[in-house]
Amino acid sequence: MPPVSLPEHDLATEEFGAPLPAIEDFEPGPLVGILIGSESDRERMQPALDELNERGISNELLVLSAHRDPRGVAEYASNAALRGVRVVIAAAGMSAALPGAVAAYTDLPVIGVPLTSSKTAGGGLDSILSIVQMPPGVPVACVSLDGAKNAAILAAKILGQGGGYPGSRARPTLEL
Ligand code: RP5
Repeated sequence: MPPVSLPEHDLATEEFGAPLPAIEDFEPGPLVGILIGSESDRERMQPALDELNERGISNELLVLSAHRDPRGVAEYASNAALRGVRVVIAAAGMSAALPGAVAAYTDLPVIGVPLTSSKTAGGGLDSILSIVQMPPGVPVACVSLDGAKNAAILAAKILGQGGGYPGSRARPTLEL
């Protein structure tokens, strides 16, 4: 049997439309990225922006839904660390898959904010459980219901550690 030859692949343009951006095309990002699942979440997350701005921590807010725009979420989360983002705050209501979806695509710490919404079930328990019940291996921190301010404070505390990751060369050796 003749050897099977695979077709030439051009990963930059193949399938799914738009070419992948070259690394130099990435917009440098802020330290904290805030994602919300819907425009209707914006008001509830305003305290997070206020808190970060008061602390002088650069941030951005994007509306990206895990269910309505999963490809956009994947793209944002995959590129966030490369852009210089150090912590992602992801807030959503109802079936709040957004924090988990972000965590699936990045090693950055992800803080989930369960939100109430006009369509919530159980007074927000739907989004709390959606964020808290992550499977082993894909952790997401979860603040209180509508806990936008606490998410920003937690992000500031994470940034304040500044020590690099376990195993990274920047981490000092602890001698006991
Ligand atoms: C979630 O569904 C959003 O995060 C929002 O809290 C909720 C309702 O969204 P809209 O129908 O108001 O856009 O995904």
